[in-house]
Amino acid sequence: MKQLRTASILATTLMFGLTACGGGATTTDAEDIQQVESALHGGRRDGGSPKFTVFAFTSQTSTGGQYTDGDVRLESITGDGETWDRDDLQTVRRATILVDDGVDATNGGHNLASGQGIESVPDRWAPQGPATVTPTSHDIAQSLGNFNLTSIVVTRENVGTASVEVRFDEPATTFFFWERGSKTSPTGANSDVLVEALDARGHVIASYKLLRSEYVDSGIAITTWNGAFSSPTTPTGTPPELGAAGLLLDTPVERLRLTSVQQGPGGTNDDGPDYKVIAAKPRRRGHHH
Ligand SMILES: [Ca+2]
Ligand SMILES: [Ca+2]
Repeated sequence: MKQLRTASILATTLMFGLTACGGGATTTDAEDIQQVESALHGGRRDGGSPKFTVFAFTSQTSTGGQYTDGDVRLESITGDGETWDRDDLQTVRRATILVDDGVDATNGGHNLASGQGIESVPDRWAPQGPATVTPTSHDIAQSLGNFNLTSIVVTRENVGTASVEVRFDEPATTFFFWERGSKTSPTGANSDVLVEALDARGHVIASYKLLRSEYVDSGIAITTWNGAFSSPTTPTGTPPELGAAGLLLDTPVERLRLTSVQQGPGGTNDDGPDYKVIAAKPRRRGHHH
C-alpha cells in the first residue's frame, strides 16, 4: 500500500514535471529532483493527511539470569517482514510532561510515575530509569531512554489527564509500543493511549487512539517498582505481562505526544497506560534484513 502510494505520487510528480518542462523549461532540474526526492521520502504533495496504521511484532529479549525480578533487555524486534536489532532502533532522547493533573492522595504525586524492575538496580544486565511517583520530565526521559523493558512510564488511574511529549534524535516512521497489562488480558495490555505525531513546529499531523485490544501479548513478564508500590504487589504474586503493538506512520516525525484520560464512571477511561516506546532508525539505502 505504502509503496503503491509512493509510486503514484512519483508518477504524478514526473508527469507534472514533463508537462511543465514541455513549454520550455519552466521547472528547473533542481526543482524536479526536489519533487522526486520529496515523493520518495514521504513528502506529501498529494494533499492527503498522514496516517498511523497498526502492525504486530514480536520482541526478542534476554535476562542476565541472576535476578528473577531484574532487567529484561530488548535484543531485537521482528514484524511486518523485517527485523530490527538494537543498532537499528532509537530510544527516546527527551521527554516533556505537558499535563499531569490527577492526584494520588494515597501514594503521593499525580498520575505519572517512573517504574523500574524490582531488582533492576542491582542487576547490571541493562540500565534503567528511576523509581518515583513524582517524576520530572528528565525522569520520564530516563525511563524511556534505554532498552530495558522493565523501565517504563507508569500511569495511575486517578481522575485527570496525563500527557507527555517524547522526542527522538532522528525522524521515524516506525514506532514500537509495549503496555504493561495483566497476565489475564488476552492482549497483555489493559490500557489505552492517544498517540499524536507532531511536526517540527509542534502541530499535530496525525493521531491514533491505540486501544488495549490492539496489542498482541508478548508473553514477557516484568515487575515494577515506582518508589511507592510494586507490581505484583506481593513477591509471590503473578507479574504482569507486556502487550506489544507497532505503529507505522506514512511520514517521518521526531516527536510524539502520548496522552491518557481518566474521567471516572460513565466517562472516557484509558485506565492508566504503563508504556515503553522505541522507534526504528531511518533505514540506510539498500540496507534490508
Ligand atoms: Ca539494571
Ligand atoms: Ca496498563
